[in-house]
Parts: sequence; C-alpha cells; structure tokens
Amino acid sequence: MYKLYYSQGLASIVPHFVLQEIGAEFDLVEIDRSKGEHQTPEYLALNPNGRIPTFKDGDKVLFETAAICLHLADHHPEAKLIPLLGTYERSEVYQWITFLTNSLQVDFWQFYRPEFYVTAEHYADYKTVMAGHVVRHLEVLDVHLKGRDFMVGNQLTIVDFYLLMLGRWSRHITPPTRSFPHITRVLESLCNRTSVIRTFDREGISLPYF
Ligand SMILES: N[C@@H](CCC(=O)N[C@@H](CS)C(=O)NCC(=O)O)C(=O)O
Repeated sequence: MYKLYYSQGLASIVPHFVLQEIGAEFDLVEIDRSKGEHQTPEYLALNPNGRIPTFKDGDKVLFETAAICLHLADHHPEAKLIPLLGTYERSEVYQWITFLTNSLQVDFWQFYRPEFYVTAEHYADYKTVMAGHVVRHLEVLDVHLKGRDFMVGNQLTIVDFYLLMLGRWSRHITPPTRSFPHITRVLESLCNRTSVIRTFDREGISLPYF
C-alpha cells in the first residue's frame, strides 16, 4: 500500500496526480506546516530535509518529488506515464524533469521563501529577480510546447503533471501562466482529465486551477 504525505497544492500534488492517473490505492496523510508537522521527529525520520512530499511504498520511504514520480511510473508500466527504457523519449523525460525541478521549482522556492537567501530589506528586490527567472523558464517551455499536446513525444508522461503544478504556482507571477498560449492550451487539456479533477477535489482546491 502506498502512502503520500502532502500539503494542499504543494510539490506533493505531482505524485498525487500520478497516483490518481494510475488508479492506485493509496493513503493521503496531510502535513500541516502551520503546526510544524513537517519538522516533527517522526516526519524528519522519514524525510530528514523536512520537505513535502514524502512517500511510502510499503515499508520503503522515498523523498524528492521527481524520484517519487519516476518510481511510480516505473512500477506501473501499464499506465504508460514514462516511455520505454533506452528510447530517446525516455531521456527527454529525464531532461525535462531535471529542468523543471532544478530550474523552475528552485526559482519558486526562492521567490516564495526569500528568507532562506537574503535579509528582510532585500526581499522585494530578490523576489523581482526570481520572478524574472520564472518568466524566462516559462518562455522556454512555451516555445517547446508550440504545436505539441504533451511535453514529451505525443503521450502523457509524468512531466506534464509536473508542468501543471508549476503552471499553477505561476498564476500570480507577472506575466502569469495564462499569458503563455501553448502552456495554457496543454494545461487546459490536462485539467479536463478525471485524475486531475479528482486530485484537486481531494486537496480541496477549486477553480481556477492555474
Ligand atoms: N526538492 C524537493 C523540494 C520540496 C519542497 O521544497 N517542498 C516544499 C513545499 S512545495 C516544502 O516542503 N516546504 C517546507 C517549508 O515550507 O518549510 C522536492 O521536490 O520534493
């Protein structure tokens, strides 16, 4: 049995989309950051970084969103959420997952949590700079998605779910996600999927999704 430790709309929503898409059985355990539940000894024993998500597959534990999604895609080949090993498309999944986690997701961490990097008097400038990085990365994604329905090849993969989370996080950046026409088209189509609607419902997130 799988167990996903999550907080509403945070990075945990990517494996949540994937679990819903696969149709796997899983338990959802809410972690309330306002109560410091991600910093308790019990949680830190699972994920020493104190970050969300954490995932359990039976008695095995995994942290890092990308690793959890790759694990699920590999263990559910019938869901076809990752191309076959050894194909070029498989390597493209690695490329985009790495790009999204190492670039865009990190930009967001710095945008939303400037206190980890600079002192309070620099927050506003720092956030402006980080928003600029977000926008440049969204431009790269928008160019890539021109004429495409999915991030990789012509099939849905875990990368598309990653994009949806990050597109949602970009909704308050200037210019927002919806000013990127190709990203918007792909995300709108994704948001019609039953798995995505179920995930948002289960996390108590209402429209607009991004
Ligand atoms: N690289 C990690 C980053 C996870 C991460 O930063 N999660 C955020 C929520 S999106 C978190 O746990 N924040 C804890 C905090 O705000 O103290 C992953 O992708 O799993």
